[in-house]
Formats: sequence, structure tokens, C-alpha cells
Amino acid sequence: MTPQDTLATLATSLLDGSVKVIDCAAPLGPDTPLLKLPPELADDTPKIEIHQISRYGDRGPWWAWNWLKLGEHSGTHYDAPHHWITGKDYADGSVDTIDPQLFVAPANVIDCSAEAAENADFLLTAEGVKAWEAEHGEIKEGEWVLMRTDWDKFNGSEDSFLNADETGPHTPGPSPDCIEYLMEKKALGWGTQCIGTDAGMAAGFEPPFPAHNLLHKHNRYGLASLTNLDKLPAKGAIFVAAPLKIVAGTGSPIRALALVPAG
Ligand code: 23J
Ligand code: MN
Repeated sequence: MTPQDTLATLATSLLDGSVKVIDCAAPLGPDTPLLKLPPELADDTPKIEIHQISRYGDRGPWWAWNWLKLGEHSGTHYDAPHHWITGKDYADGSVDTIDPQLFVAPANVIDCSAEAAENADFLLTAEGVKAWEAEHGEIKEGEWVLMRTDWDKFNGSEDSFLNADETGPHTPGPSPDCIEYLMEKKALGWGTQCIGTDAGMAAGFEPPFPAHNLLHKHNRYGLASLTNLDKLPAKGAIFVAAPLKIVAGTGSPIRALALVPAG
């Protein structure tokens, strides 16, 4: 098949609905859950604000528009290498410099929903990824690896989404050796349905925040607060995750989309 044929087939499939577009983003607004960091360590990202400029009123009689106050790492979002100290020196490590070819890529979806329902601190390990590959096929260079936990069902409430107690937040994520393995496989990056790419307890891991530390050290990318991964096949989806072209941006909210076969 020529590339022209491939795109013509895709065009037909999009128009006739045999390829569906799944919305993998959560609503972005004042109620969007946001990360809380230990106060002695860091300032938090501010609550999202949406301010009206005009709504067909006296000043702007025929139009409506808003302005936003919005952290880069808010809601469903993309982490660029410059987000972390380990990735700070890559020339193409900010959102405005990443090759756009990398914004559309195949996705592997690892279903950890049963384990996460059982244990909020569940960690996917390298061994877990290898067992998944034995069943579904190998993860290839340049592909996304997405951890399905169905955590998006908590996205409407910051308290349930962060699931914190006196000991800190309790949300599932990857073990350090999981991300190390994915870097060996040259995966494009790692995505989760929780507030960040790391597990809730990851501040105490070695290294701290291993997903951030290791992904960005390898000039790779992260996705957080993804939704609707239960509607994706284990393999076969094409994932669209394009950050805004924020000058020297370390990340960006995204409208994450997945192309999947209907039925
Ligand atoms: C800053 C510090 C720690 C973390 C994060 C940001 C994120 O999860 C993020 O949104 O990148 S864990
Ligand atoms: Mn982030």
C-alpha cells in the first residue's frame, strides 16, 4: 500500500465511522484536580481560572471569549524532557522544539484496572510489562505505553483522585525498573490516568519520581490524567498527544485522542 492509499483508507474509515476517535482528555476548568507537593519542597501549581473578557456584551458586542490562568502541568497533560533536571540539556526538550512526528504514535495499553482497584499503591513492574508482552506482543521502538487503571472515574473530585492520607497520596504507577525496561525498549513515553506519570508514593522511591527522572533523562515523554483508556484495545490504537507550542514550555495541557477500530 502506498502512503496515499493508507491515508485514503483512513479518510474513508473516519468518515464512515469504522475508525472511531476516542476522547482521552478530562474536562479542564476550575474543578480540575491538581497535584499537591510537600510544602517544604515546592510551590503548587495554581488552581485553573477561566475569566470572561466579554460575552456579546457592551465591550465586544458580537463576540464571546475568555482568558485563562493555567499551569502547564494541569489536567490531561504532556510532560516534556525539560520538566525534569535529568532532561534539562536536550536541545529539543521543550514542547516547542519536539519533532511533531512524535505527536502521533501507536499505543500499547496495559490493563492494570483490577490490580489498582485492589490496591491503590499498585506498581506495574518490568516483570508485569514482560508478562503483558508475552500475551499481547512486543512493545516496539517509538510507541506509547499507557497504564490503564480506570482512575479517570475519580477525576471529578480532587480528594478521590489524589487519594491522600497522613502518609501522602495513594495512586498507582510504575516501579523504577518498569520505566528502565521501557527505556531499553526505546518506547516513546509513558502515560497514566492519575495526576502524574509517577505513583502517589514515588517521592520516596529510588530515584525519587522514577518515571519523571528516567523518562526525561532519556529525552522521552510523559502523559498524565488520561481518560477512557478502557475504550482502547491493548494494541492497535493510534494516539494523538500534541502539546501547545508554548515557548520553552516544560509541558502542556492536551486534548489527547485515540484512533481505534469500531466495534
Ligand atoms: C512536579 C513535581 C513532581 C511531580 C510533577 C510535577 C508531576 O507529576 C507533573 O505534572 O509532571 S510528580
Ligand atoms: Mn506533568
